[in-house]
Amino acid sequence: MTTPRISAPSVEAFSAAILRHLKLSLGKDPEHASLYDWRMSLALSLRDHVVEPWFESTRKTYEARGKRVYYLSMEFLIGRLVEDVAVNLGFEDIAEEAITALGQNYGDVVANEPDAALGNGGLGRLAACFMDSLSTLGIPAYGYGIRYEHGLFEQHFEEGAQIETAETWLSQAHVWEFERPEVTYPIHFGGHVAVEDGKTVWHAGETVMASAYDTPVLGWQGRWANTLRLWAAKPTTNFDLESFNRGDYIAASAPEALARTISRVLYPDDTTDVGKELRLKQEYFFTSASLQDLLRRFLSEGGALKDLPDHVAIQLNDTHPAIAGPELVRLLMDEHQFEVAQAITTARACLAYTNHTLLPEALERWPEDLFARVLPRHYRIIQLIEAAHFATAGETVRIFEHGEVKMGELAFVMAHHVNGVSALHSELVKETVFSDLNAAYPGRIINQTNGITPRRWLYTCNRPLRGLINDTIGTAWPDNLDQLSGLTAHVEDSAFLDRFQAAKDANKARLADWLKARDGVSVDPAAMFDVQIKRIHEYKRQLMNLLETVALWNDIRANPNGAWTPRVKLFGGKAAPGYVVAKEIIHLINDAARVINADPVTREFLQIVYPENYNVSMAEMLIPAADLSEQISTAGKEASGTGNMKFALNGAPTIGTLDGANVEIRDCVGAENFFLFGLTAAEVTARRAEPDYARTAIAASPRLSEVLDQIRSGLFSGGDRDRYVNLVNGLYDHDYFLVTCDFDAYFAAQRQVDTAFADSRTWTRMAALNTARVGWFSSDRTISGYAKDIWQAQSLLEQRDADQNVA
Ligand code: F58
Repeated sequence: MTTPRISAPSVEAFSAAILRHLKLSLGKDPEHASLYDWRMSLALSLRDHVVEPWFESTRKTYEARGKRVYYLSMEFLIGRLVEDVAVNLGFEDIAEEAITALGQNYGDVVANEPDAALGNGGLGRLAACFMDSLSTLGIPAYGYGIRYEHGLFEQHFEEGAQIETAETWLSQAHVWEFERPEVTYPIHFGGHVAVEDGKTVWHAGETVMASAYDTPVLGWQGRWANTLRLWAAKPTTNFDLESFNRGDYIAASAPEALARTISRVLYPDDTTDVGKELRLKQEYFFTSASLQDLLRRFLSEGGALKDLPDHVAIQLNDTHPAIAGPELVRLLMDEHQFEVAQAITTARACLAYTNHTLLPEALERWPEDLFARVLPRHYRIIQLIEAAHFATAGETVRIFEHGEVKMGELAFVMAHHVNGVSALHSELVKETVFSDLNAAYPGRIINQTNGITPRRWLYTCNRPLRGLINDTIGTAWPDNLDQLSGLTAHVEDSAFLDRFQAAKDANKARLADWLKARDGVSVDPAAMFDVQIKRIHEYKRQLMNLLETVALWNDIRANPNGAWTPRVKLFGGKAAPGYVVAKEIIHLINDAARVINADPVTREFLQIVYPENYNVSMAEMLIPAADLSEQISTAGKEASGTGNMKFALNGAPTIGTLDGANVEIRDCVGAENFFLFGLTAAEVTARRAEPDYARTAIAASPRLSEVLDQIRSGLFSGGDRDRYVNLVNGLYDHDYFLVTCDFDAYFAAQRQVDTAFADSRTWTRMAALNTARVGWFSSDRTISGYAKDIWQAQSLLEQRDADQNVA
């Protein structure tokens, strides 16, 4: 194991630091301190130890003059940081002992921190895992994004229906960030473009300022820390004094209110067109600020812009920052006198693009008129980019089409590499969404299968299993996850399996306590915890899970004395506020839960639990406690999934389709340790071409027909036959995601799960093999792949350690 970078303080010294912050930073004495005060004091005491490695990493980065990675992402779904920082510093025990010595409960103090929920789901969480791995690997990098005032909405259930309220994480001081009032850039919108003295000039209609806030991102054992720089929108003038003096107080504050709108809320909707203009402005806002910032940094070191690609690798996390292509061209042409061709070539050599979806509706397109109005200069530059692309590749693929600007095509054309996020997904990217571009630019599309940080997703969230792994294979695995394969040798050892099961049981008991305390819900920790947690989407097929639950309920009722394997079906996840069908699915799950959970005949065998407001912290509680991982998307639709990796790592076998990274997980854990069912991606496409495929499937399945009839009859909606009529009819008429076609296979696979779970020793062995065999899914492996295949970026850790030793 590498030695920790930071020498730990004694418990006494750390307690004294907490008390000092309580007094001097919070202005409280211990007698009057609230949980909030203790948490803030703990966070500040930890932060004191982060600053030095952060400075040192920054110094080393400047000295090396090598390549820096810039990860541009609209979303960073971070979660809590107190425990994460304590763990990475190697101070977790000291922090806990100090807080305990001060009379506080460490778990409660840590749980007092609100989640930084600056993301919707997998894409945003991936960005956070990547930041963790970039620091752990010591690759000089900056994350760039938006400092949203309101993160992802909070979800409440009213009579089972989802209600959204604003999230308010910044209503408390955010101790992890440092405001940088001196780092600001103007961001222009609108206006018009004119040619003056042979030069194209953009006369903007509106300007806001992007203002930087920096968060250090500490890697494992504090050996390196990169920066996450988030931009807040501010007005060019804070306050219109003239209006104020006239008594028009609203107009006086208007500039600030208007500017702040841009960084006010995280875009919560992954389906509809609402707020399009604001979203386009958000995208341009953070992309332009980030590019201006990295150019300023590059130029301040005396670099010549033609050499930019040797020093700068810019990764676009999906199409959201795709405006980076034309913006970099604009900066090079309009501010640094590059010719068009040279500007395009230079920009492309810096840029790479990650695709996260094959769903056509999720590939961004902007109406041309909107785009030309908001970004008139970029509109023209994209015309130049398209012309250059036509000249090289012919006119088969256009960036402008049907009155829209297609951001996927723009990102592709302006990137030197495009990557998918799992092996299957990358192949489908080549064959479907970008088949023509793949033919025009062979070799540009590559694969980088996603990964997850084992520090958060095992070491920190699953202490019981951490302890067992440490005792079994030593402590070097958190930054070398392949070492988990060393557990394989122990899966025939019954003492090891006992401890593995004991760890799972402890996590289940903890979840049960938490559900009781938070929601008043009692669950039986001896039952199988069958968990599906993710955004609610038709392609993820939470509906199929619910239909299977109802079918199982029917079977148990028909044979209450059967040898049923007790199950708790746990659901978690939010629906986009405008996504009507997803919200109906949530409502139905809650309605069915009310009826099924109240049934005395089935109660000991089946329960549905749907805790509201699923977020990163809830995932950290649910995943270690799961027995079964539900990864049941329609094959060909889930780009990768990362939850699937987290469950397997924490010893929960998967029931799943051959979709996304499930394919690679199954290859790693072994087919016998994975419950596979369902159509393959090719079969899905073929089945969809068959007439009436859904009605045929329903007619062939008495079990499914019965369930659909029950839902339609109002059995779960108090006799209200209207509530789910559209949802059920949708399955008959346009079951695009083939719930009906996969239902029977899914039901059968679940019965195999029942049988397997009933043999607890075999099950535990299967669970342990899942943990032992998924080390490859560490985001350290993923980031090493990006560094080698896309960025040509080096780790500076060895260099840093060598210098350290000399000193
Ligand atoms: C997800 N995309 C993929 N998008 O669905 C998942 O398979 C993959 O594992 C993950 O990315 C990481 O690669 C995703 O989370 C979003 O949340 C977008 C947010 C902005 C609007 C469009 C959807």
